[in-house]
Amino acid sequence: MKPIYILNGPNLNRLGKREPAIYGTATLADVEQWCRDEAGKHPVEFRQSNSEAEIIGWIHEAIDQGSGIVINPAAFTFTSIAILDALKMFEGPIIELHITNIHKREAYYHHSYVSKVATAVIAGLGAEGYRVATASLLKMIK
Ligand code: DHK
Repeated sequence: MKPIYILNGPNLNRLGKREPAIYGTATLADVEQWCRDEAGKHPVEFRQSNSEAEIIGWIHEAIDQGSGIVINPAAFTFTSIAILDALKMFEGPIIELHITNIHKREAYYHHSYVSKVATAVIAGLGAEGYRVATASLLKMIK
């Protein structure tokens, strides 16, 4: 079974401590466990980086070895054409995920480059969105 890739962008390593009133108190380790529980026997590659180049490297890896991608690009959502270009090469389903409802926030969070290639977008469910995204992606793959 080809793994699903769950990729996380900058500052999400601080989840739980980072602006808890906005992003909640669950840590990224909690979220990883929720995704693995949701996936059951399906292999999961769960990664986080503050580096754009590293995230692009993982998308390339998923192009060769993965069956689907859940990506919370965090701030790169609104800046990175490079991540968009990398995702364009991925043939499987892509779910763009945001913990917050970015469309309800500051204007610089309103335009997503990733949405151009995403199969679906989840925003505003809190960290719970990761569970929903994982379950939905697995249904799309099956
Ligand atoms: C996470 C971030 O780090 C911000 O840059 C985005 C996103 C929102 C989130 O809601 O998960 O604005």
